[in-house]
Amino acid sequence: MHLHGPTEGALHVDVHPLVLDRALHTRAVNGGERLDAWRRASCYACRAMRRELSQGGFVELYPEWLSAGEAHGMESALRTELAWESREIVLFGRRIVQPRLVAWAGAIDYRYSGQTLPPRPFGPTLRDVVDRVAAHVRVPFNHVLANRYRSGMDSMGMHSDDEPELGEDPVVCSVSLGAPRRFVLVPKRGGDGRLELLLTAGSLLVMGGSCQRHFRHGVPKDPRAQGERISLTLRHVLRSSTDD
Ligand SMILES: O=C(O)CCC(=O)C(=O)O
Repeated sequence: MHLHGPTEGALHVDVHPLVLDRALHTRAVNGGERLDAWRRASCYACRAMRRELSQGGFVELYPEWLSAGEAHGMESALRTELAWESREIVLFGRRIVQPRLVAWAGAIDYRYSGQTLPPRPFGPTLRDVVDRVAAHVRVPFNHVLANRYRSGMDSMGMHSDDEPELGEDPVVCSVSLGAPRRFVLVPKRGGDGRLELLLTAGSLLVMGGSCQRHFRHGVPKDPRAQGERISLTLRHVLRSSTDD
């Protein structure tokens, strides 16, 4: 990472200790790199951070991607707009109830952990969030899995989003609403490289590159977590799991 001092004429913004390269930002703001200009400028505006992972993966976190008011409004709307369900999955050959509520919307069915989520229309709130994340990350997301963690005792086990229907090295995003929760990434091959992030209300997490190939991620139980959290996980499903 090259960190430079402020450049004359560049937009002045706070720089997070883990923030993207300042020189790239300066060129973007000055119009030098049209492709990423808007995205990189917005990284600075909302105190984004980026971490390169081993073997070509990366995560980006935009802690203030939504304002507190927007995040609160979206959370309230989704509580009533979505059909929340307690669903079973198959884990190591056993059927278990997932330790959280789920809901979804998607143009194509999405299959994971021995269950298939059939296509379901997007309501206005999910449509809005998908359009905004898609414009920001430049990926045509067509599926959202909503996870509702009713308390710190609800969780998401360690896994990777590496279903063949997502293609090789998919970009997967997660928008967080409600109570902050710890999000853990660990390398599949073990050893160093564990990363822990706090996902607060209004944040956007982007996992990209080979992240799903080489890392697992999850939201562990946390008895200290205060209140409910909703996360929206956006994916681009390339084809139906029933296509051959
Ligand atoms: O709740 C989160 O932020 C994680 C969600 C997740 O890992 C998933 O939906 O696959």
